[in-house]
Amino acid sequence: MDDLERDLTLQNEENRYKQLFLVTETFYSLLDKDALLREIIVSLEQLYPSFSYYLLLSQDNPIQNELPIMDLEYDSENVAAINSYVSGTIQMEFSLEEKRAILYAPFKGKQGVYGVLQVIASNTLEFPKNEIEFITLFANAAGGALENAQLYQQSRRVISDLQLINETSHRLNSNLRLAETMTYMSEQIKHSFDSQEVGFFLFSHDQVIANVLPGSTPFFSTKQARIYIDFINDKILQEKDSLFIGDLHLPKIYDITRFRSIMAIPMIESENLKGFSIVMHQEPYFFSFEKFKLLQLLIHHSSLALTNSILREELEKMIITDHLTKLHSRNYLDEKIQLSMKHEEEGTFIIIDIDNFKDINDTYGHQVGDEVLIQVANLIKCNIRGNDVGARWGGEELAIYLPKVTLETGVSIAERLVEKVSQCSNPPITVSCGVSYWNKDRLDSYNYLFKRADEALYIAKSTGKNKVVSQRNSIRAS
Ligand code: GH3
Ligand code: MG
Repeated sequence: MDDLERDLTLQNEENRYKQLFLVTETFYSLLDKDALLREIIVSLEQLYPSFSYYLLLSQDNPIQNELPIMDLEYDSENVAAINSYVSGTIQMEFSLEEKRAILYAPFKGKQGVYGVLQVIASNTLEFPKNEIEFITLFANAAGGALENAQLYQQSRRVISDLQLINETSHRLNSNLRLAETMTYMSEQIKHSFDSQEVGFFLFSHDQVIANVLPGSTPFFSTKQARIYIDFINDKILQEKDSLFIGDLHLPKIYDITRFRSIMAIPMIESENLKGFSIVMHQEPYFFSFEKFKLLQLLIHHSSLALTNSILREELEKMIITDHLTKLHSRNYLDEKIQLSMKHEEEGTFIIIDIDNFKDINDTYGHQVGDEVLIQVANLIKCNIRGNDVGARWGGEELAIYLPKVTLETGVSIAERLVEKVSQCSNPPITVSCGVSYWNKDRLDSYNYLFKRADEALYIAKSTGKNKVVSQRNSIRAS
């Protein structure tokens, strides 16, 4: 080698290392693993246009097929690659027959090895020494950057997991109605886990039947869902532990839509099994184990708030008296009407709404408003008999149900009340009433009875107030 040649070689070397420096810099700037892998390949194409290469990666890579990326397989054909991966050192293979040399360089980071770079040089039986050194440095740079991207993605995931749990607990503790709470949970889970179905189930007191809770996706109210629910129900009762199933095969399912990936988490409160939640997807092995752990965490964190919310609503149902007016509660009234419609011949329903009540509140304040409500409630109590039900229907709406009473009698009771209120109230107010009626001769329903009274009330309000309007004569069958 003469001086000029040596100079050229040195210059060449220098250029290569400059290139390596630039490549390394680019690698470290990429935090997205896919983009980084792409960049590694582009750089190899530039540095070694005559070699072929593969990235053999040790972790699942949802990567584009067009790139020379493969999973690192642990089989006998891959001895040199596996050796390189396990020992973290350069390995070489030569094939006399095929006249080629293969070099394996591990993608090493600080915490581990992430795969192996396979470089194939055709028409030669050895790699020049300086190439080996260069490729080693290149693979180290790529390994470090891969580790970097992986750690970054992991930390992003941890942050978003924590955010999910934090936001959910926050919402659960904000005293929403059960239906709202569950719908929120369901949406969060669908979004964070990409699941197709989400269901929540509560055991009956004897722990035999699992009832579907609100917020569950509609699928869980269908007949097909029962097979899944029963299967999971039994398993959870037996094992009292979460289920993580990648490819479920239940013998009795013939539908085309089969759910094969299933996660189910028991809801445990004070060591008692209260219910469970199910998350499903049709694709097998859809959920990762990390997602499963996250769901467990989420459900464990939410169980207390959920059971509290359920208890509160049960309690509300048990309360049969409204604390302000001392009239019956709406739940109590609902039940009484439904029972009466089942067992009796006829009945009349009256909705009572205070006229311009907003003005009373605005003029005299809320407390006087409350007193007016109590006055009307007391007039109702004086005007009905023992079997009748006077109730607080909603905020300022009151109601009366008169079992076994005809429409004519019901209307006259309502008219008497309207008159009494306008005479006795202080500050003076008036009320409007809508009256509806049912009897056994016509097909009817509780909801429709309520709707007719509400429509009548609307007419009373829009035609001057301080009056009674009864349902239109034609009762449509529901
Ligand atoms: P209308 O004659 O059409 O019924 O007019 P309105 O002002 O009575 O009706 P609107 O629905 O506009 O207002 C009802 C008001 O009743 C608004 C709400 O603040 C008040 N209200 C509801 N529940 C209560 C309660 O328990 N106490 C008091 N003081 N006010 C209530
Ligand atoms: Mg009103």
